[in-house]
Amino acid sequence: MTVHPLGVMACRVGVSALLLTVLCSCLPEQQMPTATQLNPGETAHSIITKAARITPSPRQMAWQQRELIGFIHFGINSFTDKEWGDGKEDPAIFNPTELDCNQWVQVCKDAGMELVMLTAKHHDGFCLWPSRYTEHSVKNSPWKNGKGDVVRELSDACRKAGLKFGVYLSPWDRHEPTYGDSPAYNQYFINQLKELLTKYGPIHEVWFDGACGEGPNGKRQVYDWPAYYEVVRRYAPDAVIFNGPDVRWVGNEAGYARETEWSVLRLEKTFDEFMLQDVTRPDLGSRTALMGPGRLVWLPAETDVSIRPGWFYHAAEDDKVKSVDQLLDIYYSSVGRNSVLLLNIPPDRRGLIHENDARRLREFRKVLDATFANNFAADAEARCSSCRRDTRELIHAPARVVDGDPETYWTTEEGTTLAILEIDMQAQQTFNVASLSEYIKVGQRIEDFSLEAWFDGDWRQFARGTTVGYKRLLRFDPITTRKVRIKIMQSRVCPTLSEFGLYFAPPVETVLHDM
Ligand code: FUL
Repeated sequence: MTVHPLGVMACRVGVSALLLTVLCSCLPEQQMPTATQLNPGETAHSIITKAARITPSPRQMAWQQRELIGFIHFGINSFTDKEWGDGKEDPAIFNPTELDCNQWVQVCKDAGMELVMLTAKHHDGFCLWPSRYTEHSVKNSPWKNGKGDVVRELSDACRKAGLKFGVYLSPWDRHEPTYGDSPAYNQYFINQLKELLTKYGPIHEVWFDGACGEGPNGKRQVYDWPAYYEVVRRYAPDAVIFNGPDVRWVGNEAGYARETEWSVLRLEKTFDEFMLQDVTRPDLGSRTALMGPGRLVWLPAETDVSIRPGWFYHAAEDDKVKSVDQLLDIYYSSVGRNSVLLLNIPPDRRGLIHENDARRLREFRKVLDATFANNFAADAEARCSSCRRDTRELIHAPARVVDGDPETYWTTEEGTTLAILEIDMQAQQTFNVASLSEYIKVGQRIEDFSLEAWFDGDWRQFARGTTVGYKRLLRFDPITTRKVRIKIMQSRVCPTLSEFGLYFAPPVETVLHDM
């Protein structure tokens, strides 16, 4: 590496490597791959350059832009006070007294959620829709005299409110007698999947839960994942598949993505083997993790967590709804770490989202809105000392990061992987949150960055991070300054930034004072 006089560093690379970098950045977006095979003996530089070229598919991009989505765990467990049913429950116990999916959707919408996902069938096998392939469903419950259909009501309510709809269909099924007879159960599962995707579409996410508690002496079912994926692609082409080729589990159920969260991974195995064996590893995408055989794929993380200790409703947890501070911490550590937050709010036995959960979500939204209402960096003067005044400068000028348009972006000239971008707000401002976004439609590239503020004639670092990806949020003690600079200290190829923001998060108590 060489350090340029203006504090801008540039990679010293060989001619072929430079050519690769140039090729990488010049490829039009629609030609950039969502996956690529690695060749035996490929150099580290070639692998890293390839990784920086992997991009999301349109359905993955749309999923990422949703940021916050709602999870609804509802079913037989809501009436037994359990988390996992054994499949022997009598459908007669399913009897919500005031079920109102419009209320669920309203609560989700008010919280800023863009999609609602329902446990159409949990591990107990009880179906919330009148499936023609089993008797273990709402059709044999007293609710609406067996004529009710929760999947229908929720998908209709979502459509009416302009929200997308997703289904969770548990592969592990403790009721279905064919479970364990692999071909027969695979057919059963595919039939149910088709039923859901064709009767209740359009569906935008399909959630395949990886859990199975059968144990060593339990039933052994070999799932036909390729066939399941094919059915989703065929009948719900816009749906992302969770625990499959589109979206991976973040690796915990606490609500926290990794500090360093890559959307580009190297896979040696099939998607399902990866999900089963490796998805919880602390490092999935570093330079070290990318070295080796296999293929590079765009496989971003979804962070699932419940607003209560349990996934299903339990009256005993009415006073254990997560606090606004906890929810904020989760938000900053999931949405703010290049992930999508899938937040569970379980309806109660009435078939309503409990008042405590609904209120907490309204409070959470209010604080987020108060925080992100005013971007002090908006329309600030932005300059990059390493940028040349060529066409790239005009199209990808520094001002693009403060123009409020996520479809425009700043980048450096070809071959420059390190840069400093200076933001002058023209007046002193006080802020305690920063937001950075890469233009991931051309790949995820930034590996190390810091933020510095201008104090008494000097730059002082106040925050530092590794990956940025779709969105990186950083919180710190309030800072008052007029100028901030973003220092990109390592990037796989020339870095991009589509947006940058500086905000002031007011104390939670102040925001909620008059609620
Ligand atoms: C887990 C399941 O076992 C839980 O019951 C819940 O559905 C959670 C989202 O996924 O694997």
